[in-house]
Amino acid sequence: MTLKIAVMPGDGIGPEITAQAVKVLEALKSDGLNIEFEHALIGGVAYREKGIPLPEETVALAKASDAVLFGAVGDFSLDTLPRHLRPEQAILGIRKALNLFANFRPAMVYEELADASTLRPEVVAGLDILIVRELTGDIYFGTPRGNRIAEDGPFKGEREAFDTMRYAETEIRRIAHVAFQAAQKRGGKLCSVDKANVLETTQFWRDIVTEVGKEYTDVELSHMYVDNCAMQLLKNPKQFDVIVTGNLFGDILSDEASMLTGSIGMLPSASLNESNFGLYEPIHGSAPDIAGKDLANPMATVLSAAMMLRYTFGLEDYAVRIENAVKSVLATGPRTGDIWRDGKVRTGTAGMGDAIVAALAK
Ligand code: GGG
Repeated sequence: MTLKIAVMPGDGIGPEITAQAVKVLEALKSDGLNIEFEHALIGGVAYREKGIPLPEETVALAKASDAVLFGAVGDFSLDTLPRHLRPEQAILGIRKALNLFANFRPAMVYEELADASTLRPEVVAGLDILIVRELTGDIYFGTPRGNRIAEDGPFKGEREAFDTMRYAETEIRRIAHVAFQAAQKRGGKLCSVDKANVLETTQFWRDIVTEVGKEYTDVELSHMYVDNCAMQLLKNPKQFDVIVTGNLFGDILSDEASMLTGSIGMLPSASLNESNFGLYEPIHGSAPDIAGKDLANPMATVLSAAMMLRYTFGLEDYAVRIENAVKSVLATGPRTGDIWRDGKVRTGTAGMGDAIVAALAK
């Protein structure tokens, strides 16, 4: 069987980093991985060429493929566009179109990078947590939303804007099941993060997660307010095994967690639907300030490709080979600037991709 991968590089550093992941997957062809790639436009580049950030043919290609390898979207020069035309709408739109509600964001500290964390090595050494972020609901998608002239209240007559935080029971139940099952396969602990002391939506979230938890008596469930969780991640991150949370809190907490690992350039992700179809992308954005300069760290995208082989195709051996190649480069190979240290050879995006390919062959 040939694995058909839709490649969506997107904006900024997206093309450079996805090219490295494709290079690594291509290298596995000689070891029997049967894989082919087709590229599609998404984000700001799609807007510039087609007038919309998520063209129909891009969604169609994703649906006709076995998985999607995604780079990043975002382009400051398009910031003045109306929201529905902004590049970021493309990633939200494709997640929705493919029903990719379950986002896995593992944050682990490689032994070789423990000194690159913003925290002391002893606080992060051996850290291995999984953030499960709900991806197709919450304030990112809730309606009504918009902006208008306030018709009443103390600011009547002024411009105002509003979004709606909303979760349906089904949306919470299904992500809770995914998170409990992930915890069963890992350390058996699940922390559900909310703001139940203030927000109705997240009190509901807490109630439903607690109900679902009754089906998983082998998993130790705890609840934590998001503000406390943000603090605990810095104070004592190793207390966590799996964290499950909503779309907005998950977006923020996973960026925070990336700093524990040394660089946001190290965090991969998988966004899955109920049939394990997945879109795989680094958690970082398009980094326009370093785009086209061969400076970006491609490891998060390469590790996302490994997640793709594991989660969508069940090809554990190939996934582990990629992960081991990344570890080997971290141990002895060159490094991009974000994780560079004295004594290491400095390389660029393509050089890092080449080093991972070379490590695969060892
Ligand atoms: N590769 C991740 C990416 O492109 N992030 C840009 C972005 O706008 N993300 C929104 C989100 O993850 O919800």
